[in-house]
Amino acid sequence: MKPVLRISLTAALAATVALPAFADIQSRTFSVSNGVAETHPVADGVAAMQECFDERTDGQWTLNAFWSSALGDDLEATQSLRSGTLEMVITSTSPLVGLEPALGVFDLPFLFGSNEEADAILDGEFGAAMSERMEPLGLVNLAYWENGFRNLTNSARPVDDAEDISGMRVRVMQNQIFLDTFQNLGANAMPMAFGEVFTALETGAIDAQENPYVTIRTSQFYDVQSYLTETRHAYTPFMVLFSGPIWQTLSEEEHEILFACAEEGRDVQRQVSRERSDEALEYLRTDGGMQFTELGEEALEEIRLAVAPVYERHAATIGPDVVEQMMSALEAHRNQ
Ligand code: TK8
Repeated sequence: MKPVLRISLTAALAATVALPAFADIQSRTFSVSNGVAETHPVADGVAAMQECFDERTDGQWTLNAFWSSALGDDLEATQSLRSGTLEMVITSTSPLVGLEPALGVFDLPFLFGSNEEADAILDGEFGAAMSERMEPLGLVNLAYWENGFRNLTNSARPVDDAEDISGMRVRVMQNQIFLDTFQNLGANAMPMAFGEVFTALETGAIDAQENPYVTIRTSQFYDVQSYLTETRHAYTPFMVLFSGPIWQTLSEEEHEILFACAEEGRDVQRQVSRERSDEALEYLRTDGGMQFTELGEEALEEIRLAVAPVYERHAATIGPDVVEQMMSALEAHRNQ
């Protein structure tokens, strides 16, 4: 090597070392797909994640969020991540069970009893093991955010017990566990992508759907549904997924920023979700014009019993070891 060239190389290396901490961070835009509306607490999580990016990348990273399934439904968006044509999706795990059957564990009815329990499992070892399962699929789970405990709405009649659900055309998320759960209650359960639910309710193609209060409020289902019943029959988490192929083009430092900021977003998102839940219920019962029913102990027990066979019937598909790990993690947490 000629001496001059050697000197300039050395100078270049020295310059790299002397550059500010943001040197490795390139200007980037990450598009993020959501099924929920822009008024959903997911937007608060996205805003918090953006704030974290601003600090950590000196304003070089932008999250570009698309709401109400504008980039496709949850499953379609997830497939775009796998092929590397979209960076992020914040999705319920439920429509992804076709990709990873173990995710079905979160759909088991009456699994989590409280927010606190859900947090402990999702942010603990069990949640980490489920995240690991996403990697061979070309997906990186950055964090678990919250959709929440799901409740039933319909346009036919007040639901006071299992019998009232019988014969109802209920939209369920696209998986066998939700389908089976509602079939056990005698419902005519119809799997459907979230983006189609409002219109299906409006046209009367279906009578009922189930989602957390905040989602019922922000997707304006109260406009096309008259009755609301607190069932809390499932807690569905959101995964904040990042495209595996795009992940591979990012540096380790960038990976660390993504994980850290998704977690900061998570804490804000969950807090807002919980604050808004009571407000959303209050709105639905008043301005939203819905008739609200709380299930009595007996009715709830009847429903629990009716759906209990779902655990055994789907254990083989989910993976018996996965169900067992979930149950023992829950038990360990409950005995703490
Ligand atoms: C939003 C969905 C939705 C979910 C559903 O993309 O499909 O009912 O609860 O909130 O993930």
